[in-house]
Amino acid sequence: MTVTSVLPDVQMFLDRKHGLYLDGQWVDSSVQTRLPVFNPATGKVLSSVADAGFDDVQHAVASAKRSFDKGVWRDMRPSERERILLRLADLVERDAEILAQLETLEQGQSITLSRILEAGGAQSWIRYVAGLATKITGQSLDVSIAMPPGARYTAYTRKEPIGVVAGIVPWNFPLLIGVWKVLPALAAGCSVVVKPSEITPLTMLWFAQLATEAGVPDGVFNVLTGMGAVAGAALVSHPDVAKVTFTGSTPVGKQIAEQCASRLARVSLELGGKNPAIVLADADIERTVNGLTMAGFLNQGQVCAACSRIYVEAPLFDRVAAGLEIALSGMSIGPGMDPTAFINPVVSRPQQKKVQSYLDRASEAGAEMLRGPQVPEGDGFYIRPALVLNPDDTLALTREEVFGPVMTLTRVSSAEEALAKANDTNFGLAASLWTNNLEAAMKLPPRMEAGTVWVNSHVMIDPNMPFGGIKQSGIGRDFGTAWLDAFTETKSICIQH
Ligand code: TXE
Repeated sequence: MTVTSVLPDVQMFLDRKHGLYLDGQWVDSSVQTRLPVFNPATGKVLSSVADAGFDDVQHAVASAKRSFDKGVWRDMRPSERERILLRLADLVERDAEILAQLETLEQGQSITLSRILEAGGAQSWIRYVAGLATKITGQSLDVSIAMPPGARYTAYTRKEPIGVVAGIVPWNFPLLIGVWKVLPALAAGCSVVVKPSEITPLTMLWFAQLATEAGVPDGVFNVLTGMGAVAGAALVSHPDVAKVTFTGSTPVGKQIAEQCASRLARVSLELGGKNPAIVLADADIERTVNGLTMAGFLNQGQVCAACSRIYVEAPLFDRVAAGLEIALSGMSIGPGMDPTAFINPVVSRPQQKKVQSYLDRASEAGAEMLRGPQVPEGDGFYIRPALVLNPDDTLALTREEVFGPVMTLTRVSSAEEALAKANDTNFGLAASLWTNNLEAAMKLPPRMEAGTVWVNSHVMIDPNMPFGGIKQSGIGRDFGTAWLDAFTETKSICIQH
């Protein structure tokens, strides 16, 4: 095992007494209690962060509102906002190894994934988003039924920043999803308050310093660490928060939607999934098995778009099952800081218990299971990866989001049966189809109930490709040029000649 050594800067940061990042400064929380941050690989406390209370939320929103009202950011020339965001991407590149290590230490994920997808992905997404700052456009409008007769008007629309944006971030990709939640709001000219998950708050605190170093004015980017039910709830119900953008569980997403509805605050929700893969009999076996192994087990399945249900046409079923069994038995399991370990711990003790309980209940119901190698001894939050064969459709494991290294594999007699089973869910985030048949590749994706459908791949995301869910997987889309619509309001201006 070649475990990556912790950088001195990372160790110093872990040892620091972190405050809240409000108005461009570190401030103490009004609450004395501290929130422990655990290392999932050891189960031991890694660091601690401030526990924001109600008063701190008022302070954070007031500082964002003040900066918005003063226009220090929204009235800045768009090309200057773009330049500052590009500088921020360069600073993330400079500190990439620090951010990757912090991410692996607090989240558990592989250091390779942290380097490529979190630190690397954050740079790519920030650079894409920076460009949006200079692409904000309205429309020139012909006024067709103008009164009184003969009157002449010039009308046009402007896209104006929505105001103070609250970004609520989950723990599965804390830095990358944090970037998705609030960077487009910054590009649009909004001021933001970010609340990272209480389980993985550290990278966003490092990132906050970089935002100031890049030139984001004080008060425009604020970070509150704290509990969802306290700081998160106070933030989303604050009257001065114009927009909430949330990634997390479906039950919390529904609560947030209700809170926002009472004052008609805007809301975007990216929620859970139960994402199916349909494998047709003509699929390329090697490509399918490799693709589905990554789709199901990357970051221990803690990926909102992860594949959790596979439906295979009967002629190919045994070969897919055998291929996944070989993949499972060859998986190396260990801490994220060991780049050779493919499976790492899940994020927390509660998450470990939750995943284990789904597996236990499925076993008790007689489900047939293939398991990966034993996990390391000790107090780390490990789960043995699992493939559940032909489970009953009514099992909790088949219907609910497990968010762990677990996939189900079901034999079906036809593409139509696969489609019916794949769509039989309240979720609709993502899905994939595996086939070499061009006609099937054209005909089936429009009938698959999901916000994204991949053909011959799964979990391929790109900043230019809209991402989000239908049904109970959410409201709205992240990514793409339309991302700006989520953080702007359209104003019509009509001038009589
Ligand atoms: O999520 P929560 P949890 C799913 C996954 C996982 C389950 C539970 O199935 O097992 O959710 O994870 C904040 N008002 N996903 O409990 O609670 C919270 O502090 C405002 C899928 O961690 O939804 C954190 O910052 N905010 C998902 C964020 O919401 C509140 C990724 C997410 O926490 C709040 C993560 C409240 N009342 C989990 N309550 C995905 N779609 O990728 C909590 N929060």
